Amino acid sequence: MNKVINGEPIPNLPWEERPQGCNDVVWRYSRNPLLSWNPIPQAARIFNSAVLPYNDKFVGVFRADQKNGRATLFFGRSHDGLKWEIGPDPIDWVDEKGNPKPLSYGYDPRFVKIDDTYYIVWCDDLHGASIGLGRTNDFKTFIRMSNPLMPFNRNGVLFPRKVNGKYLLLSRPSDSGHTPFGDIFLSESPDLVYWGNHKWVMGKGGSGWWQGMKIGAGPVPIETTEGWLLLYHGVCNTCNGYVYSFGAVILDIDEPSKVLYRTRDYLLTPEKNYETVGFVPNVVFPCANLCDSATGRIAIYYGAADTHTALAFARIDELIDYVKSNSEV
Ligand code: BMA
Repeated sequence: MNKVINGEPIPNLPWEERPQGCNDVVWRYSRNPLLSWNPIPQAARIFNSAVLPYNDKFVGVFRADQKNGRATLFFGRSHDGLKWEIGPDPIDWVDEKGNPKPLSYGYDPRFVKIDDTYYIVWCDDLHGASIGLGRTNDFKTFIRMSNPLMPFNRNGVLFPRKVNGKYLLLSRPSDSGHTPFGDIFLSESPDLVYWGNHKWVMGKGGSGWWQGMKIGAGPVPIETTEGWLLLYHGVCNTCNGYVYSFGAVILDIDEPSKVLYRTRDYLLTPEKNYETVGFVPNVVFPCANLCDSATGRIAIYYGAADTHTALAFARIDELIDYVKSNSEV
């Protein structure tokens, strides 16, 4: 049964049925990855990127690591959500007055439509890693707004609507490096400028070691009859480095700092070559989940091994049932 509320129908959602013999609640696209090494002249790798439906087509904000080694953001378009035209140049950001305001770097974007405006949240440089916030109405002019949070913070996700009259932002306070810790917090704002009333949502760990070192919010939460469905990444530390998997939580609809259910087991962990081999091996990192409100089908866009863009699928009712039955809250 379809449990989505406030979503829009996406009849041309990229989709593939679960393969025969597969019992997983999230399954991979058989033609993964969508993007691989050197996908456009200006980028060595495009991954951890976010997409949205737009006028029967799709638009996206892409994390691209350029050949100078720095990450930045590119805009792209697609007819089917599978083949993308990206760039050719990075997004030209301006300030509120229209003056150029280029990024020093930018990565791990999330993309969300609130009312008639498209917002982008990413990891930005504010004399230290912090959360960046920008908006566009036409995908031509991209306005950098003020940074919602102070350094250090390297993972931010906006809710798709105000809750109790406030915009909500999930984030993970961190340090300036490859942070070996991290919990998810929630902040609120009346105007997307002033942020406060910070609340702790959830911490690393649980009994699943895959999330034993740190966690971070994934794509924009999906509003369902059971609460906000949020995919999140969980990281464990091994003798060969960090491993990134992802699971899901259901947050209370009116009080989203309250976790109702949380997966004990991961939904996806690096297994395929394009997830285990690349610039940073053993990473699956979801940044977008498109949900067709008419059918409850979900397409999950995730970065793989900091090199590839890949796609996975799920059904909202199955995912919710799984999160509830696998929950350790
Ligand atoms: C995190 C972020 C992600 C990246 C991950 C694994 O800290 O930088 O962009 O996918 O590390 O390298």
